[in-house]
Amino acid sequence: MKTRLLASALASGGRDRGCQRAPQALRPWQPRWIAHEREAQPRPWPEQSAVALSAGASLYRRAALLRRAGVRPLLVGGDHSQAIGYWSGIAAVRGPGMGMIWIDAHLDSHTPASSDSHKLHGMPLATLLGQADERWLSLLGRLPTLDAAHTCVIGYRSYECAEYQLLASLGVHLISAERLHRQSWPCAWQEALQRARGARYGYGVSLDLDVFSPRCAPGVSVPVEGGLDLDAFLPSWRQLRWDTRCKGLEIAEYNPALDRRGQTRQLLRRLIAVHLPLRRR
Ligand SMILES: [Mn+2]
Repeated sequence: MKTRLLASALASGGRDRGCQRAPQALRPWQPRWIAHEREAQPRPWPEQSAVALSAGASLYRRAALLRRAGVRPLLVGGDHSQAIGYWSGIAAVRGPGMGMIWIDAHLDSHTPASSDSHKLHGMPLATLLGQADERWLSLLGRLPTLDAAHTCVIGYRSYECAEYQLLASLGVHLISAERLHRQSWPCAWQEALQRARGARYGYGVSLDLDVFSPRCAPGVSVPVEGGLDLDAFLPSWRQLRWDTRCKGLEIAEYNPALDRRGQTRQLLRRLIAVHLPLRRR
């Protein structure tokens, strides 16, 4: 399947604005399109949600356009709130009820009612499962983008009780970082893949860079100790390249302002190179 790179400069969904500069790291791959926010200044909730909504709507349109052309987009960049518009756009082509493998140190499943900070990058998974702010639901349509029975979260190790309870009550399959210490990565990955692939209209993979250890990926907005090793993960990421049931890819939360010695940038390059080899000139 043909893969196309999209970049995202979305940053207002988090506390730190550093993700705005994420698209600069993607220059060698010449992204086809960059998602921007119309306002650089963070605003208090609920106005912030309105700013994010307009960027979300343009991501939705772009993702849907590419999917209609039979292309698999790879969205790289900004804070994880970008997932809302992006995945709902991908699902719009065939209808809601996609499968999802959400690889993240966090559960990203707050709702406006449960979140103290009201930061949208803490809410994308709940939103895509239909548990969201009213305004977002109107963009996403009547039915949840994701089918909870075919959704898995892998690698989480920092979360709040309300998020866990929400996902457990919806029947989302949860594989914690703690479980990954006991079980090998390939086993956990196969388990998640099997579940996601069973969804009617295919599945997506959303990779938050904070799932990796901050020792190899310090350039993320909310680092958490522990985490995945890139070398263990890469074979699984490569496997996706030829799977036609995989309809889209996403890498989120790259924050160049917090990177150290270009480590995270280097990791990002290795991940992108799997799906978009650079042509030699
Ligand atoms: Mn995340």
